[in-house]
Amino acid sequence: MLTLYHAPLSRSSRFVWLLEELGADYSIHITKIARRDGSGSADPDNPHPDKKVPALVDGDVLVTESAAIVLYLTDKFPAAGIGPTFDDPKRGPYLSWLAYYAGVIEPVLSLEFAGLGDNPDLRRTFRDRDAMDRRILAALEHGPFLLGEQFSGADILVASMGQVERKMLPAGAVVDAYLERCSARPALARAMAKDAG
Ligand SMILES: N[C@@H](CCC(=O)N[C@@H](CS)C(=O)NCC(=O)O)C(=O)O
Repeated sequence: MLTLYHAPLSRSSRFVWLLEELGADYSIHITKIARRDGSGSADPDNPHPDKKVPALVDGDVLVTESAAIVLYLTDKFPAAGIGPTFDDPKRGPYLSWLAYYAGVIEPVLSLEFAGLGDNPDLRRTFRDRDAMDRRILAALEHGPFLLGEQFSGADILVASMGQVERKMLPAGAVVDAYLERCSARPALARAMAKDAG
């Protein structure tokens, strides 16, 4: 049995969506976290080493970090068809988007939020918001999803940013339409109903 350690209105909400997309048998363990506004506090029962969410427990296995959990789950449920497997030519782009999400999108948005987006050393390492926007738009202009015709776990990571706050993704009609496509998925509606209790 899979258990998702989850705090509503956080980065773990999208994993309820992913688990619904996969048709997985899972349970949700609601956990407290320390929130940016000073509310909440770490839950000693949360197995995440930093007391964050999401954390996924699969028997004796603990998986943390959003990109790793997406890959773990889409590999575990290949029949769902939302994570290209080893022999699929889309496996390379899929892995690249998962790593780009964790290694570039999250840092670039955090640097922008912290007012550090213009720092030349950080820009050299991560590039900047414009470069990130161009990369996302280049994929979605071919769309309809990041991997082309195939919706994947990478879309759950990227689209969820824009669903939480539209300005985290590039402005314009291409991304508006992408977010509408992703938001229309029945699995997301099921996830939101579960999340609302
Ligand atoms: N890199 C992690 C980030 C997880 C994260 O920062 N989660 C936030 C909620 S959105 C959290 O649990 N914060 C609690 C804390 O910082 O103690 C991932 O992608 O899974």
